[in-house]
Amino acid sequence: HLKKDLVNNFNIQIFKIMKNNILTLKGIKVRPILLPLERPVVAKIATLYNWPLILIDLQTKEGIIGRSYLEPYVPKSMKYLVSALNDLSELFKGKPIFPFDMFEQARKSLHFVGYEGLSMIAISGFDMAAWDALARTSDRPLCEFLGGSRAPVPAYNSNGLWLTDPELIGDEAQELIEEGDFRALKLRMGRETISEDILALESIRKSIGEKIELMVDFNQGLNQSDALRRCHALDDMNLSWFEEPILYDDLEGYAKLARELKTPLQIGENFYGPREMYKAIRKQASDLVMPDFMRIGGISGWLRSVPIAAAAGIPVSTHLYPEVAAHMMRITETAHWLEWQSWANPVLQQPYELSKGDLLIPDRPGLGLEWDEKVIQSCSI
Ligand code: SMN
Ligand code: MG
Repeated sequence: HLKKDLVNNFNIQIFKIMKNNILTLKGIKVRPILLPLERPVVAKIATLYNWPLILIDLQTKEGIIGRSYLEPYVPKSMKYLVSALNDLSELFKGKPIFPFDMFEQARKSLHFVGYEGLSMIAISGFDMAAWDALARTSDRPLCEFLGGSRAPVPAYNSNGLWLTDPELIGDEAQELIEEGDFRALKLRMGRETISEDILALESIRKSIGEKIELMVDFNQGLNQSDALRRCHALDDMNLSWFEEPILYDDLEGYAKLARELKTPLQIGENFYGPREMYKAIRKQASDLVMPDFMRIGGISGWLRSVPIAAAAGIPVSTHLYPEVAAHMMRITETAHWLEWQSWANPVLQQPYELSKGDLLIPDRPGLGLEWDEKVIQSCSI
């Protein structure tokens, strides 16, 4: 009898949440961890052997938990972000969860220290967890909650092809395709000399053929003249895009490169909020954009940015956060490529699955993220 009553009460509670759709913030649990990388990130600006993650559990009085994570590259940055996230939780404790309102208020609460950088990254992490909690009240995946449908999302594999030995990189390209039957891969460039970069590209093509799409990321490693020289040298090599050849905020430099080059230019992982995307598009700084969820402003920031790109006819790809990205691509008008990397997988109870180079959205409420507590214990810092 007691059990029946409990179940009944639980159902009434769920029904109430669904009917009113209002959640109240109880608090957040924020846990920094460091996961080992299968293939070290060797980019022009840094080499990383471990991947830092901040796991966010947003608790509500109604019992629903919203989950998201941040991946801020630099382990040292985590202590500041953890503090900022806890401050945001204090700000909103006891308040209803309306992510857009919270986003505005959170930004205002930090605007004296600046809209960008760590402020925006903390707000983005909080925002993604708040949207996840809200979507969970509908018992449907986030993309459906937002009015889209679930379907496979075209992805490229970004797990490897760093600045490693050009002779050996062909074999790695083959392995990366096999990780998910991928149709596209991204490689990094910016070795000491152009000829080493070209050698790497040749050994990849030799191994995987011409049909696989190849994106190239320079990670801001070149100056303007070097970028012109290198990109011209690579302009007829059947590449899908040139990503961030120069410093991310040199929009005039990008506009010049975009005018000069045939291969589409790609930027956006360093846009802090919708207006930065707007400015880049106004300046014709890029043919393509690829916002990152921790910098664009989480889900609220994404929802306010991608219509600007769509109105300008610019294809939108995603940067990191593949689970969030999969949902958001389903409601992005000019959706292009999802960047797949599996670096958070070890801490996920049920990692998203791939099929024929597409990322599949699971039929689970919200983002459907649940942590593997054992991994958290062994990787916490
Ligand atoms: C990148 C991602 C993660 C670590 C280093 C570099 C890169 C990308 O800019 O676009 O994937
Ligand atoms: Mg990049």
